[in-house]
Amino acid sequence: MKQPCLTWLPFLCAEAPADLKTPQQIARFELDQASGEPVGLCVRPEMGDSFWIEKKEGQFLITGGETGVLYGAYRLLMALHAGYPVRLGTQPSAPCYDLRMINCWDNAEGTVERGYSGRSLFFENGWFDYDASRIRQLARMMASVGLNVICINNVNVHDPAHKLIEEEWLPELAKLAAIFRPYGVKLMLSIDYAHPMRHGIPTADPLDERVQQWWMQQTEKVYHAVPDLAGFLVKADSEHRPGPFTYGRDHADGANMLARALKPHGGKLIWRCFVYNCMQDWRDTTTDRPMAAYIHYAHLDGRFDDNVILQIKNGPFDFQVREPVSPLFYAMPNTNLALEIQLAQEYTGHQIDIYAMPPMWKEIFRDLPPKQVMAIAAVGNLGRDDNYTGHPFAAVNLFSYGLTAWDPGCDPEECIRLWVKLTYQLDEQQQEMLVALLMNSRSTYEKYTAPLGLNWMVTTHEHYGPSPSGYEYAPWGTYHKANRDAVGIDRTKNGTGYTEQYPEPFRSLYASLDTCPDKLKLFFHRLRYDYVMADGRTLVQRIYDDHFEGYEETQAMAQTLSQLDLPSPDREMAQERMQRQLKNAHEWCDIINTFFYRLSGVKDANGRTIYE
Ligand code: GCV
Repeated sequence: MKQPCLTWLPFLCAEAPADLKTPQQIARFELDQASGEPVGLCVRPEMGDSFWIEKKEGQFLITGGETGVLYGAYRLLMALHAGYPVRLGTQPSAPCYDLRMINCWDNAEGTVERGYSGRSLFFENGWFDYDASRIRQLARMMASVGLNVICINNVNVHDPAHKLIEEEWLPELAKLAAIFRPYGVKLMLSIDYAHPMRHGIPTADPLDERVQQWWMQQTEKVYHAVPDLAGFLVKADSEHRPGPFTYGRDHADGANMLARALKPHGGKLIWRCFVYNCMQDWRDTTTDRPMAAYIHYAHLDGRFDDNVILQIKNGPFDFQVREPVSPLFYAMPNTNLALEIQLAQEYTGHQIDIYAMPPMWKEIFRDLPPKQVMAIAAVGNLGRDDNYTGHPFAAVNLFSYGLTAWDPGCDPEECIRLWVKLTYQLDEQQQEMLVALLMNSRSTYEKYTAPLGLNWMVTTHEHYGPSPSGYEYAPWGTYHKANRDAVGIDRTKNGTGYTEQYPEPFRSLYASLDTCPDKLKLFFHRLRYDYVMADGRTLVQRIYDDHFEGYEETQAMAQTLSQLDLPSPDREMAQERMQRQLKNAHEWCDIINTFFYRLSGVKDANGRTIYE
């Protein structure tokens, strides 16, 4: 069997023996293997995930809950390896969110929806198929950064993944759960809302007793096999998935029915709010997709059971390069909410283009209402590739996600620097070159693809490369409406009214052209090409400049990359992907600039090549 890749954990040695069963035992093992000095452990169960580290008589002592000591052990080992001072004291380090989840979009037949790192880590040919050693390494990676839940199957539950909660599949599910358990990681399952209809029940109406009964009994069986299952994840009434709307019921009815089946077992019901009309007529100007989640959910505030958590994507559209924070986060003070972000680079470069996310998350957390969010989920970027994440640098997003889920106030640059230090042995100058490259990668990608909040010029379905009109007449509610004079949609109260969904100060901030940040102007406003931006340039000139700059910055990035002494195979992989990124950036630059030049007839003020 091949040795699993150690990603950012090369300082850890042998894999823990499979007979270790608890986080405390794993912590002991990892410390004995890797710390180079004796470290004491003191378990106080009431401390849960939290821990502190002290030095007593010259020896480190980690005090924490059962999982806390494991998180403390990894933090200590990482600090020692990176040469950072260890934070000492009895002030506990505690996670901001109890649930720190990865949502894998893996299908039972072995593909991964929006997966760019190879096939599924868990399934093949409609059945479980995994390398236990690689799963153990994944659990170790997750625990090392404090992640504690993994949903192993796609929210679009395609046949036969619904069987994950059926008797035939449960013994195998239990075996998989047992691999994750010693690392403090719990499984979660995406379920098919209409599942009872596969078992002779003629309806999935949440108020029908037969439906309620079926879920009660089936959930009981699932918990018998996996007593610590974190819960169920549901995508309902979205993109053709079944849901309560079919029966004239609302989403509180649907979610509560499932939550009541989970309640006796301590399980959570995570209900996604990604609900919108995906069959919109592009001629319909009264429907504005970013408004959908708020319209569907805000009025249900306070109606959900206490073990329901509504999971909301960070922005109101769909993981675009830049979106404002979804207004739904401000509208449900009496409901448990989870933030959903996406590590899979669906719209952000397919793990071909370099795109480090921590700077983007910093902006999200800046605007998110404090205390409103009690859990966090990230769509995974994992797959069967040797390094788990396709591009070797994409692991920085998984790593930083864990640190951010623990402490959303953490510094993005520090997360990136720590990942670089732990992953590669570069001299300080090269290390800082790589940190800077990663820190700037999102801004560069934004410039050559979608500056100024101008989304949806990407190829349809695939979502890699430019197609400026691809989504323009499609049913997905994703329009930019560029004509010869202007581009964008007026989302103020004079237009669709979307800005009205925000509380102050955001409502006024976004509604006024004077205060709306340039980077979001085309998200909220329809602007003429001769509109003068805050920096004095016209809109169309800004579009040209950003695209040219984005391509130039990518060329500079390729230069930097070629100078880095990365180990094989990361060096070759990163170089090969950079060639594809260069091509992509070039295409975006030329196609989008040509598109706007042909529409507007305005020449580039700097005389650069734009095509007739
Ligand atoms: C899992 C977008 C993606 C879909 C994804 C969906 C979702 O529409 O393109 O692949 O489906 O989001 O988040 O449910």
